[in-house]
Amino acid sequence: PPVIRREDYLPPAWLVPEIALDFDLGLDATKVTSTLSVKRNPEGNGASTLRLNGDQISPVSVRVDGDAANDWRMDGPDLLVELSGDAHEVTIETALVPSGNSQLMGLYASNGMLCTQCEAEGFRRITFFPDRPDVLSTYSVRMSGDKATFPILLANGNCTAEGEGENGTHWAEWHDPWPKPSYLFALVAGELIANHGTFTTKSGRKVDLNVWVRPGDEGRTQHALDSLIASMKWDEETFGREYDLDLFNIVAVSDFNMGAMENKGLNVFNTRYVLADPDTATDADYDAIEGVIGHEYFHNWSGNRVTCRDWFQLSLKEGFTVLRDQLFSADMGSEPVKRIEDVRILRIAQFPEDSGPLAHPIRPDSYQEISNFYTATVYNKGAEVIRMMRTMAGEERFRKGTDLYFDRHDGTAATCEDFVKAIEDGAGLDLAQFRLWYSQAGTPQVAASLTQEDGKAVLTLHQTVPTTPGQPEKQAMPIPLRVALFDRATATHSGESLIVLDKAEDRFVFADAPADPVLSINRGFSAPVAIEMARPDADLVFLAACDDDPFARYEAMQSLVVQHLVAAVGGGLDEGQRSAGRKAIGEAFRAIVTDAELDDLMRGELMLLPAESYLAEQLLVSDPGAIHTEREGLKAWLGATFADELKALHDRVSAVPYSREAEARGARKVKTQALVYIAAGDSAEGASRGIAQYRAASCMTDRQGALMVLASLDCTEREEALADFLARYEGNALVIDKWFSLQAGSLHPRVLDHVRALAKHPEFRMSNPNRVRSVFMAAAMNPVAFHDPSGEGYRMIGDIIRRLDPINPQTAARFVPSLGRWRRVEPVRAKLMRAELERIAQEPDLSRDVREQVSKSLG
Ligand code: DPP
Ligand code: ZN
Repeated sequence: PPVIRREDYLPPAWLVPEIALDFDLGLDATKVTSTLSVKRNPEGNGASTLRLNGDQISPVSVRVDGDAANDWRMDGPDLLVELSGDAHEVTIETALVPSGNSQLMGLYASNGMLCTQCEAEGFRRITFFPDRPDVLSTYSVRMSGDKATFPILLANGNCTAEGEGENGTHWAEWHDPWPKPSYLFALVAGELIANHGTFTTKSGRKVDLNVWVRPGDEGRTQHALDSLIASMKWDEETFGREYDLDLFNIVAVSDFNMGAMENKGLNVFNTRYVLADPDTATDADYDAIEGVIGHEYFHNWSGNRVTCRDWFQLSLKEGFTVLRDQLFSADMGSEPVKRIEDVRILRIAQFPEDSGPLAHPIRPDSYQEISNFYTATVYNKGAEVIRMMRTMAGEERFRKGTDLYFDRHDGTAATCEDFVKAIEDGAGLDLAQFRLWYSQAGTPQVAASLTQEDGKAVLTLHQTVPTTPGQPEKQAMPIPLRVALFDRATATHSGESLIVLDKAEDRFVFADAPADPVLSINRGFSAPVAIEMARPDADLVFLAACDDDPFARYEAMQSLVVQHLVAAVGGGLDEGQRSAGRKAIGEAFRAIVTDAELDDLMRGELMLLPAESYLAEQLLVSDPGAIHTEREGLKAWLGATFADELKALHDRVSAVPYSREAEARGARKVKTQALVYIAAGDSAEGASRGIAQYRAASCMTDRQGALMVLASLDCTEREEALADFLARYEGNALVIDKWFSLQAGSLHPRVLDHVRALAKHPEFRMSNPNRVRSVFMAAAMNPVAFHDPSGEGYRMIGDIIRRLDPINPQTAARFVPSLGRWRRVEPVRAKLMRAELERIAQEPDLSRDVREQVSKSLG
């Protein structure tokens, strides 16, 4: 497959200021007539050939200026039309089979309705078009179809006319006044019911809001609607961004590759980011819905009003919008807890990407299939990079930068460089060297050491940016670090400083530091780097107890555990060292479990042990079996050693009645955390408390938490709870997904047998991405299942990739990175993982998606 390179960008030869689309809708057959007003681009290369992209479609007819055209030909999937003048009208008919579209890109049928997904390159599966984000058009859409099948007809913008047709059909016309790229086009038709609300913008525009779902689901839409209203208000207050249409529609769809899609005025969502009520959605689900609703809404400015010049600029909209949704969620809930969660996700999902065969800069230089670049790097690291600019500028100056960005680039397709320049000019920062964050991949490693010289504290920092594929040599990057030096006696510091390490090595002198201070560094996770510093346990215990930066407290606890487990996994601990290490961790853990001052939401974060994938990151080559054994061993030790404290905690929080308030949510978070440790220390106690929590549950958070713990135990309570759960939620696909994923993600010794059985369960569906992920992504992320020494886990993931690829390549490719980690795994397992990749590579008709990921993983 061809490699597309960023440096090869050329402006389009032809522009399409306007497009009119006419859909004659049917689930099995839809006819599309598309009329493009095309104009030669004065900045283009002057070519007389109009290239229109297509993908698995063929033209039924082509007309130019109303006449049947002969001067067209196919070039692979693309349609080329020869044009003599500077402006023409090109009309093309295509015929689609939505019910046969299992890739879920373009126009497809889901659960009896029709919907579209066009980002990144789905529009070319609907009609022929210059399907690139720098071609902006005004869209007019007409659609007609059977009124009984499609009572609701939606598209972008506003509905301008509607009426009845012959033979039980009806039609609607929609117009979107805002020019947009084709990836933001959307259409939905089907039987839907709305939860309706309104929002009045700060300049007085009254906006109608609808959350559309299938009949029966309308009782689970209020949280989504509330989140939308909160997002609209927040974006006005925080970024000065106002909504620009009179209507905002959200539609929930059950078959969806991604989380959601920001189509102008018509967001299409995976049902899992819309539907919630206390009985069927966990607190985490509620938070995710709020975050994703915010994210898609915020795209209306960062993505739609200012869009991307080409797909290499994806982080321009995604990194910035993730930062915006993170700040929004922090303002809606607890800022420190949100920061900890975001860093945890970065470390679990992005750090491994950055150190593996698929590592790429947040602005990649090349790709074969753009769908493979909707990654944690582009999204989450992209957000961290912009967050660093905000940290260096301060909130107020950063806002001046974003205002300038929106002013300068409104209505255009911009680049990452445009963004950096606007922040530079607006916020008054020099970002010359900072641009390296856009071009260099890899997580910088910062070695830190603190010494005393002439009564002053000297912090020496040394950075290394690791080698990544295609980037053997790296330059030093500017790394902003928030630091404080604590006085051991008073547990205070005299103020935080922001230092910027912009050389390979540098020294920072702190003149009025206390004697022998304790260093708190990268507070708030001010830079997405790994800090390397061998520290006495006592310093980490001190910070875990006393740091006034909540993130730094969490970080100290994590470092304490990471340091201990990494040494243990490496076989470097004798019995004395092991028990000394556990004692230090135990001391901090007891304080966390019993500290009456701590709020429970934060307590729940502090109690979490570092993920196995993050522990593996600390080692060049790791034995996943040893990591699992050591981590579980520590968990069991903590559970047994602090059994009384944990039971007292579990009892206290179990008495807190249900509400959506922070205090009650914190209680629920801690309840399941405590249960996890209790079960690890004493499985019989875990089983009896687990089933009691399950039976008493008045909400999904408690019920799912109990079932998660029971699913890992070999006991009769497990079977009771699993059977009850399945029967209780029959017909609710999102909850049945939980039933699948809890089992596939369990630490049960026979988890591989369970996964095999789940794949044969009558409720398993290869055609539904949520269901496939609920079984196989859960298994791929589950170290017990995936890294089983037999290699059966790898085989299972290899099989699903091969079976899913012909059906839905985009979702299939998402499973490849787990196998791609083989170089960082001990040799016996590495060989099995590699063999699985080779087996996939031998398939003759692999999609471009899977082919690219597999060949990079082997290469
Ligand atoms: N652009 C979408 C989002 O991240 C992904 N399809 O919001
Ligand atoms: Zn996005």
